[in-house]
Amino acid sequence: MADRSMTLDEHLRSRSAAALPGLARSVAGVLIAIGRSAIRIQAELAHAALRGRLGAAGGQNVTGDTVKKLDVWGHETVVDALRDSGACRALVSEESAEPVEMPAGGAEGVVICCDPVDGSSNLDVGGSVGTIFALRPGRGQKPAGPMALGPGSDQVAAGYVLYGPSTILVYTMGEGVQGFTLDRDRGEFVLTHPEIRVPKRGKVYGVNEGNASTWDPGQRAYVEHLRTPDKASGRPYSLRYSGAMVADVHRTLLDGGIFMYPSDMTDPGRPKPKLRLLYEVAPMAMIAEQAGGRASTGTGRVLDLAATEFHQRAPILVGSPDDVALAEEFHRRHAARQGA
Ligand code: FBP
Repeated sequence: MADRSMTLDEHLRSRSAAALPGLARSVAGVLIAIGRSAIRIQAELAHAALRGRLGAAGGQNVTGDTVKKLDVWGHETVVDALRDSGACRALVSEESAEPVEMPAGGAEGVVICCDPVDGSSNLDVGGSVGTIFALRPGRGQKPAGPMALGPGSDQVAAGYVLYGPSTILVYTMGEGVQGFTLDRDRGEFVLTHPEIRVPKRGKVYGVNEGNASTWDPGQRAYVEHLRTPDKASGRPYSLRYSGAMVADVHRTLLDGGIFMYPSDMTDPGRPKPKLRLLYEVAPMAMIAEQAGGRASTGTGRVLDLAATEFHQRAPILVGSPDDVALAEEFHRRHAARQGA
């Protein structure tokens, strides 16, 4: 078990030294750069209202979201940090329609998928927000952006930063999950949550119930099940929903339970998920599995889903293994009844 006062940089350097020289060193270099950009982002969030940086930037991004000034600022801050790292070959970002190529990223450079500011609807109301990221091998390709496509199991590292009362960075390189808290006085992330393990089952669920009328019957029946009192099985579960996936998944990893963003099934033939596969859904799935949890689309493992487009969307049910398994059971049972 790593020493609790270890900083993120020390932790990454200790890990990368032992593993493959090239790729692992690039992964460590990029994760250190993301840590640096997170320190700048948290400072900016704290002063945004004082600097006129709240509100909309004008226009929408490639997935139709209203872009906030901090979305743009956050994106540019991540781009600068990744360029400086010299270990990034391309960035797929929520705020850029096409991948940002970085030719200086070296032969062993990696491709990063990133949501620089997750939970944008919380920005102007002082709610928690986050940054989500995942790394894939760049395989020396030019352009490197297309290396972001393919199954989530190709990810070599993933993580998020939660900007809340404290700033917490959580990451995995495929050998368990570590959490670091920012010591603002030192300007360093320090190991505070070594070897995060999600409880087998929880008592809390997170979902936007306002969308219930668009859910398929299996999803509706599962949520109804969680709300039905039954002492023996610890129901009803409590509902917690922050509006920021990072905050909801972080709570779920530490306390157990399940976070869900199912598809809009108003037209059963054309499911409409909301969250983006490459920089929201797949990174969280890798973290959850590395913490002993599960991440499902409702009908299959998220990490088996192969991305074919940079901004494609996917449904997600993520959290404690027993809770996600039961949610899948409800989806399967109702799909069978509908003869799907
Ligand atoms: P952004 O990355 O654009 O903020 O969108 C993602 C997100 O805000 C998630 O963090 C959150 O879980 C979800 O969308 C909230 O969506 P809704 O407002 O539909 O519940």
